[in-house]
Amino acid sequence: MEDVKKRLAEFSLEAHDLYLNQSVPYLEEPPDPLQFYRDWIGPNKPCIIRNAFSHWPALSRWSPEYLREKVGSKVISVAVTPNGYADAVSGDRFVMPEERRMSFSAVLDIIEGKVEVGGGVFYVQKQCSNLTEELPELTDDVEPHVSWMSDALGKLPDAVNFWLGEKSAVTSMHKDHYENLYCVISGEKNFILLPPTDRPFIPYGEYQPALYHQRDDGEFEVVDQSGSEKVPWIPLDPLDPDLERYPQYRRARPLRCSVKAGEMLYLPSLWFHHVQQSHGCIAVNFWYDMEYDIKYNYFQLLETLSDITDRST
Ligand SMILES: O=C(O)CCC(=O)C(=O)O
Repeated sequence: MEDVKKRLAEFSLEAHDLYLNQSVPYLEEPPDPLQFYRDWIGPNKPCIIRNAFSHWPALSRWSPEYLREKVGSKVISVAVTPNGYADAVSGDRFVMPEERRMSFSAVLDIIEGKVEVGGGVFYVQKQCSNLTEELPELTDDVEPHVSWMSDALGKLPDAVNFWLGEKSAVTSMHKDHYENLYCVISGEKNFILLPPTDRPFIPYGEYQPALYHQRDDGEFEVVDQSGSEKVPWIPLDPLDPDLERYPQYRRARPLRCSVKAGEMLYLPSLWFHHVQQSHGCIAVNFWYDMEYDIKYNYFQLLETLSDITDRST
């Protein structure tokens, strides 16, 4: 088992030596589809693209006043948590947010500090193509897909998501099976990224799923989702990693990047990411399903080997 562990650590080092960058590079203009496929999607490397959506009306239009007028009365789903962590490990539970239905204006009132809410952190973050499903009135201000990415991949996005949240709303470390184009419209998002090849250093556990619920007295309780299967999730917080408990994380080499208004992050499939934001940051992202090809296949093998070696310690 020790030999397998050693080999997995070397595997990650090799990836860093062979092809990974030490920071996230910038492209100054939207790429040609073939070039983008060759340089970034194929090699599975992130980059930040500038001037890729400067023509979107959203960049100049999406002020609180405009949004109130256009979609203020629309009722949308908002994630509410006591601490900003939706979908994250807390103790021995995987806790999901309370999904509250409220008007867009009510969310803006909270974000702009116009109303006092008794505790709770609010984040519009429903990842079900909520831009097209819940806020179709805003779709003319963006584009339904990113043409060079759709050409590069030969498909349209599975989801176009809208994100708006408070500063303390955090997305815990996880990975997705999507090629992700993440566009910041206003404010700033801060990403911590880890390549899939660092998987051997990232701890996983299996947790009982539960939901936050805010009681009438304002206190939050955690309600178990009885009968649901355990959820595999990462217990480690990259902002304050518990290295006593997860010493293997010392070997991980996170990349940090800040994506500013007008910039688009290409976040490749299977990269681990943790996300923070400036207060009231607005973003739109496009999720293109990844190819379930040999890259996915190899990653599944890496997951299995990492789990086996983890369990043996
Ligand atoms: O913006 C965020 O808070 C999370 C984004 C994310 O996890 C994603 O796009 O996959």
